[in-house]
Amino acid sequence: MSREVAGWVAEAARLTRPDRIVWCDGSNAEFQRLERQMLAARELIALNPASHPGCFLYRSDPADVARVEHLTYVCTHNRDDAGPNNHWMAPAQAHRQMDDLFRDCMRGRTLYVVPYCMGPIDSPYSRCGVEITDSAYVVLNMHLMTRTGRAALARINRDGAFVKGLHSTGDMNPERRFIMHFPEEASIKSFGSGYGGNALLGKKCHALRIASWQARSEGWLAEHMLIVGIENPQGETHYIACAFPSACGKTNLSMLIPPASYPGWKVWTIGDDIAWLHPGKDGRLYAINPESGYFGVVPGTNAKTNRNAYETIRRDTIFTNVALTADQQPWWEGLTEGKPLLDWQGRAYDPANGPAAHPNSRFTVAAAQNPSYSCAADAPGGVPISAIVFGGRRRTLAPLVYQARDWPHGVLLGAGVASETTAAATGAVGVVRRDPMAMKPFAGYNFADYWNHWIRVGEGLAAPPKVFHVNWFRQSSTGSFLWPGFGENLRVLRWIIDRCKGAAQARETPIGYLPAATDLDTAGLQISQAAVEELLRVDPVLWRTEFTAIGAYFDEFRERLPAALRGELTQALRRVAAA
Ligand code: OXD
Ligand code: MN
Repeated sequence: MSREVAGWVAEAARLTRPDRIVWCDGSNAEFQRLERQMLAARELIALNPASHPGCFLYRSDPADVARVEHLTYVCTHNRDDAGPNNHWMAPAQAHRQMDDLFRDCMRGRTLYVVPYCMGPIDSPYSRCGVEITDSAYVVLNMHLMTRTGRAALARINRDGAFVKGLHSTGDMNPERRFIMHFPEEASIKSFGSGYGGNALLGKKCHALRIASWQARSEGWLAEHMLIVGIENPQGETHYIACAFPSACGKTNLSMLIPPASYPGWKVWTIGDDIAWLHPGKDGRLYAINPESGYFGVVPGTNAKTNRNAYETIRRDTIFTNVALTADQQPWWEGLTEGKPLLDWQGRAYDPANGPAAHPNSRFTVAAAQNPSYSCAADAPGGVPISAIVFGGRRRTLAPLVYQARDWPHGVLLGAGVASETTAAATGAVGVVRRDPMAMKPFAGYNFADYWNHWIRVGEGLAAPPKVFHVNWFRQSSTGSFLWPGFGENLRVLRWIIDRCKGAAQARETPIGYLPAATDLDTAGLQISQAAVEELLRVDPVLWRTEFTAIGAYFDEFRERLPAALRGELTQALRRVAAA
């Protein structure tokens, strides 16, 4: 047992005064014991064992259903290190404020100690943490989402370092809810929420905010990206990492089912939310998925949109905030069978109250249950990345797909990402906002320094991935989607892979390389020629406005903005002006 872990747990216990302390060993017996306890306390509801064996429903506090970006802080000594992209508080003040909230907060409760490892237990790229929490729901979720328990503790003892995460659900008062990060001391304090993104500290808090800070000093990247392997009928697999904002289809893309017109193609899931990317000795970038489970958005999941997820969550899954049918099956909008009896709050379902399942209702499930799970997800060295793909949810402007001219131009593509907000975070939905690299809520430091780091990582790679941007969400003037999406996205990924191999044509445009309509495989698709042309149209007037808006956004970062990025933008503006 690490003395540092023991000492820190004792210190947390002195502050929070729990009735008992439980050291979690990560075993199945522990998981089942907690499940039984929560069932007895009516904190979990068992779902129909015939249709959904091993599945449970958890209903959260109705005011605690999403990430709270307005209450999430990065606490660095120098305010500029957190940057204009983060809420900031001085570390001493933040510790004082949080410790006041934590004082005595676990009286009458159990303090669980959850040692965890982000990434394969024997990977040199993995990093460990310990989460202290008073929520059994959090412990169950950590079991599914991370490698917890004895093996993680053994690795912490070997590494001699770990991220300290202190969590309490507190009294669930949104006025007393804060998620604080201290990257300089690799620690996290989260109070007042049990929602995954705020409370499963291995995920957004550690694997993105703290890890992005560590990655900068160690020369790698911690990103909000899915990782997927695409195998062609010849048995050749290319791995692609895609950064899309929350609830924009990362899980669906990572589990894509090839359309009938793609016989012999296979898609392998490495990860659906987070990628840690390391330069390899051969000059390529290698990715691991630090997580071992999925915490996915449920609504919209069905056998057509994501058959793999649909099958994955038929057993041994925790559902949060979905509706219930009369025979205790989980139900959500987009499900093609059954009907809701009770809504996500346990009330008799009445459409006047809104959707039956909360729009941000979630499933938590072990990744290994996914039929498309890749055994390479456990490879200690990760998988080599051929392409990085940025994307957002944009009704207009951004074409279906385009390719950056080179890595620095790719950094501009990523830094310029904008997307409509979704229910994954509290606040207005459908508002276009800047979400560079899909990391707006997750970068643990100043974006200007982050972009600089991206440029430097690329400079150090002899064979950097090619960089692309996609937009599955373009709409016609009447508001219908122009691209069918889901499995058909493989057609776009195929062009991307062929570009990486130097085997596909493209035309040069002011924003980058685009396929001509004939370069994209649309055979057998119900899509008009006009729609394809619209999807691949670049309007220089609109792009000039867009680049000007990106420039105004960059201005917020003042003198820290890397000159190389400003240079890329100036060139991009010049190219659209000349078009
Ligand atoms: C998530 C998110 O839950 O991005 O993955 O909010
Ligand atoms: Mn996410």
